[in-house]
Amino acid sequence: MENLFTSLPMVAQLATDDYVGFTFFVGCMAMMAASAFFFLSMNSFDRKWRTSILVSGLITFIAAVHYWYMRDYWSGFEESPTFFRYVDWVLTVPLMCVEFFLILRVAGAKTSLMWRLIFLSVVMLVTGYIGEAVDRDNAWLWGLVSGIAYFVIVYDIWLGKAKKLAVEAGGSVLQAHKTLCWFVLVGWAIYPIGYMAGTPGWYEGIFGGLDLNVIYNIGDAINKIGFGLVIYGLAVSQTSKTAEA
Ligand SMILES: *C/C=C(C)/C=C/C=C(C)/C=C/C1=C(C)CCCC1(C)C
Repeated sequence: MENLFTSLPMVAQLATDDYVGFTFFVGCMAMMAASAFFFLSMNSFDRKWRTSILVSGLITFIAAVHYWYMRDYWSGFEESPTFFRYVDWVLTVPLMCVEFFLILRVAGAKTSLMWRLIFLSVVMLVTGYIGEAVDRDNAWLWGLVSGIAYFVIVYDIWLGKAKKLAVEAGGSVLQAHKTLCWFVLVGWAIYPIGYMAGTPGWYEGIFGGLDLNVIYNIGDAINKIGFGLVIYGLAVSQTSKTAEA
């Protein structure tokens, strides 16, 4: 009888020069490690910061599970795991919007602020998915609509209601809010670059054939883990302040 395992290999075989596959594996491991870190540190903080740390851990954990699948998908088909990618984003990016709300609650942030950001992020991602997977011929147009939703998010947190609340909160909350704003402005701008590198359009070729997955994977590691660490730093500073008092 033929050995089932020779016809159906259980472990992926990656070429030594498969740098895209490499970033999927490292990304997966980094997300797992970050999740363990956030979950295990959770109980050392004041009650009111625990939810924020929990959400940081959920963001990296959801990503870890999707990276597990994307890593496999890539090693099996050498194709972009676009579907898993966007399922991951549509769960984790709204959770990042929740993080803004959670830290601004001390200044009286309302859930309407959170829902507005969540709505904008879903518009940004759904239009991006359509451009990347459904209507690639018009990728630039979908990317433009997605980009507009992205800019409204940037406006809201940098100059809109969220900014006002952060100023009212002051101190380390304002500082953390500012750092998260930079993540959204600079860190999230990595994604449209990946999109332009991987979809047809007038911009084709300007990124020299760099694989969109490498760009997205680097973006995810910076944004998901970095975002969580900013929240972690805020919780640390606020908890030691209460302990001193
Ligand atoms: C953890 C995942 C994160 C933070 C993903 C963020 C994704 C974006 C900011 C994507 C933005 C896009 C545009 C602004 C235009 C082109 C299409 C997208 C969806 C790549």
